[in-house]
Amino acid sequence: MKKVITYGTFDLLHEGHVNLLRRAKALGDWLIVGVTTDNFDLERGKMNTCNNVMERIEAVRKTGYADQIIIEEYRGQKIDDIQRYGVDIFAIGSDWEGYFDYLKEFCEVVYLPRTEGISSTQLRDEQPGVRLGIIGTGSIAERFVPESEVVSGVRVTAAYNPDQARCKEFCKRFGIGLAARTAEELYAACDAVYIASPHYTHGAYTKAALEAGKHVLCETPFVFTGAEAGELFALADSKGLTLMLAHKTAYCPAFGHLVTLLKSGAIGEIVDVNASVTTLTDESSEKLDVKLFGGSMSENACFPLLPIFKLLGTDWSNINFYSKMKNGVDLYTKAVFRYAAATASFQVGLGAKTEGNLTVSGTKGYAYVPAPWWKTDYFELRFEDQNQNKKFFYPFVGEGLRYEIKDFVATVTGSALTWSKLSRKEIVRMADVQQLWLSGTNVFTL
Ligand code: C2G
Repeated sequence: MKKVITYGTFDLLHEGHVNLLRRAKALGDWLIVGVTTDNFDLERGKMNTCNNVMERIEAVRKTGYADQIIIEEYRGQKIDDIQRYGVDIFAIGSDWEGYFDYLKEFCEVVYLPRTEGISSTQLRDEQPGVRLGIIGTGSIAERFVPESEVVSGVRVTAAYNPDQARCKEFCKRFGIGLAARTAEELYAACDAVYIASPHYTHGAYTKAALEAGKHVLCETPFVFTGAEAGELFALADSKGLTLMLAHKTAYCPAFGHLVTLLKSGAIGEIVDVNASVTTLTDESSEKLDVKLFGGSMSENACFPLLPIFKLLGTDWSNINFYSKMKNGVDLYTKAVFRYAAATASFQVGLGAKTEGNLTVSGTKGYAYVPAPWWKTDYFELRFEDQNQNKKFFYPFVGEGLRYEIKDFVATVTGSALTWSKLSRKEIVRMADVQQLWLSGTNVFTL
């Protein structure tokens, strides 16, 4: 029996895929089709698939050409599969001409003609997408636009900045159609808004955008009181709109896996979490301007609060803050949390520097995520017996904003299986911590 194998994502299965499968099947007696997992596609930079792996497998099955379907989850698997299944022919579309010649050592390699004029990319582009307006055109917005371009189902249609000259320059640079003169003009030209304006304006813009019927993705920090955060979520609910926080670490795949591993007992019971984020910043920067809600807490605290809340919950019994102040802002703050059965601490600084790592201590071992842990792509679980140590590696593609954008679009369109990587309660409690600090509760100045 002649065995043939082929691989693909098979997103939005189309005529080109069907032709390929038919031709591959005709090469032998038994066709094995390898369908890529969602994770493997993420790893090889395919961020924009619309169907999940189960949907894609089902679509391949329905063509009737596959005698056997397997999943492809790692680079190099093709060599293993060819040997494991005793494959005679590896077949793939001619867009890969030459690329898989290294498999000739293991079986015959056939490049089949690709069907011209149709592709998953083209079909994805034809799907009605979310029109996104950006408020604020600073450095985070500059990183956001290119990241949004690799996510399917979304396009930036407008931007707004009260400084019109900067707004126009930004739109020109990124090919954005409308440099809105007012926020209202922006709302009229989009379905959803990404708020990347200065911190102190987040609350008001979120409220106005929701009232205008727009979904909202707001940059961190969200707002500075838990009550305001709660009101904004209630407003979003009453309008049936999505309100999400653009917390890039929360949506980063490796961080998500770290949390699920630790919560399933990989290092025993968690007794302590420590994380720090410091970014030495020029004293004249807006980030250190008291009038603009600047300072280390407002700029950075939502990052270390994430692992603390994810691993220990949001019901702390006490927080003490130790802050080094200058010109009314904190150049550096250390916070120490007491929980019923654990402790946590974080250090944030714009005017002081320390190692930006994350350590989680447990009764059986500890997790170590080296700096910059907020862009997690690697971590280690370490134990008394070093032979038990494990290292975990993950891709962190580009600036890492694409993960939150992908989840936001999926939530807005209801098009994919997704769940909130950051709960409302966690977001509200992040605002509560900001409020405690701002009100001076247990704040010891240095
Ligand atoms: N294909 C085709 N004609 C098209 C589009 C795709 O013949 N118009 C073929 C591709 O050449 C490939 C298969 O259909 O052989 C699946 O294509 P994709 O879903 O785009 O998957 P791809 O990224 O090519 O998978 O391990 C994964 C493979 O290495 C490549």
